[in-house]
Amino acid sequence: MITKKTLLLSFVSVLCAATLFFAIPVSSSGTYDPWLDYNGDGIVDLKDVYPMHQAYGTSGDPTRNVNVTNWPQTQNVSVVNMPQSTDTNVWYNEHFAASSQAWKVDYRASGFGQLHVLIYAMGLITGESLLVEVHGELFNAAHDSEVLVLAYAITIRPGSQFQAFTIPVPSEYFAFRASTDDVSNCYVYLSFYLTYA
Ligand SMILES: [Ca+2]
Repeated sequence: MITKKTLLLSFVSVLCAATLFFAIPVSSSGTYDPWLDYNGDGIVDLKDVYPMHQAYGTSGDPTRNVNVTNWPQTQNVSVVNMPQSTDTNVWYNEHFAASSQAWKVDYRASGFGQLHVLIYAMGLITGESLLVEVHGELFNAAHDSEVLVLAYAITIRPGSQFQAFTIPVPSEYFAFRASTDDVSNCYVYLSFYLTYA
């Protein structure tokens, strides 16, 4: 005997079957996600599902290789719109008398990752030294006021008057400070170069 319940179940079954066979969407209103485009052809479709089907249940290291395409093309270090980083002179044969200090600020490192510095403190004799510091520039929220934050310091002494070091870029803008104590004087050469990594 065909009851109302049987008729209803049959209708639902047909509806489900119809949904399976005819209602699979061939286009999507979603947003293209390159991480879902397994074969990288610019379309997310069944070809991207098949490799997952084959690899289903496997496990391993989830680290992914990526291609970075938005490296900065320009930088501003003293000179506007240079095509690439150049050696930038901070001091060249600059005389530091005893008990003196000098600042050079607002070098821009936006987009770069590593800061390479060369220093020569000429004329130091026994007992004398030169202190060189790199400071990051820490801005307030409005970006109209800042404080300097010491990021790196090195003391140059006789016998090791040539120094080279590399540090991570401390901030978008950075500064150098060099100083002598009350018994030291010398001539300072300092330049830097920036690289992406
Ligand atoms: Ca694809």
